[in-house]
Amino acid sequence: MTMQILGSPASPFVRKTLVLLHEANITDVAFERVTASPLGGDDTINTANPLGKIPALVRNGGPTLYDSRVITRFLDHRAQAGFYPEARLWDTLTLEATADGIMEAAVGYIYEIRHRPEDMWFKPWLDGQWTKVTRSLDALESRWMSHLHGPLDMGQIAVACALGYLDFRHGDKPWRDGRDSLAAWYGKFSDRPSMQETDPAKS
Ligand SMILES: N[C@@H](CCC(=O)N[C@@H](CS)C(=O)NCC(=O)O)C(=O)O
Repeated sequence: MTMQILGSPASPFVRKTLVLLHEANITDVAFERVTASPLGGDDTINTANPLGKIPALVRNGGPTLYDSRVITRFLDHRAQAGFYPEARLWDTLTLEATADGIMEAAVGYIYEIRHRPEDMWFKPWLDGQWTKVTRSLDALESRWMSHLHGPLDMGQIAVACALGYLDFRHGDKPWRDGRDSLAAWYGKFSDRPSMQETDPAKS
């Protein structure tokens, strides 16, 4: 193997990179489990990425890459997979940024309730994060459905990973309610082998 992705299957950011490997038929990148945490991750990830965040892509022939968007862009370019199509580049990047923002808010929410004692939870902050999620889901439902139904690209993969994370960690919140088109799109997308094989609930 020439390269390794450091991560955890539970991370939606990591999942983006793993789904891309499947969809682009990239077979020379290994996966190594590491633990990342805002309270301090393990030495492997902290050495690879000074921010201590997953995923990181360790390369023999060059510096380690990090931030999922850098990694997916690099792997797509290397494999010439075409998941950042020139004709729809800015839309694709904006859609991926929207999905990543949903992940950031949804992951941050979980960090707050996992890492802080309950009597210190800051409810307005939690509500603010969840509002970012629901507003973005509404934008997907109202503005992005035709893009989501187009040829496969990284924006779609990122949205699917964000929605998968909501089911995985926020299953008590009915994100599908009032968003029939998005829910139907995700139902179909999540049947793809790349999504099935990276399902965090099965890892
Ligand atoms: N912008 C980063 C976000 C990555 C991220 O926040 N990953 C989480 C896991 S889901 C993490 O490593 N958290 C540890 C920390 O915040 O220190 C990316 O796209 O890769």
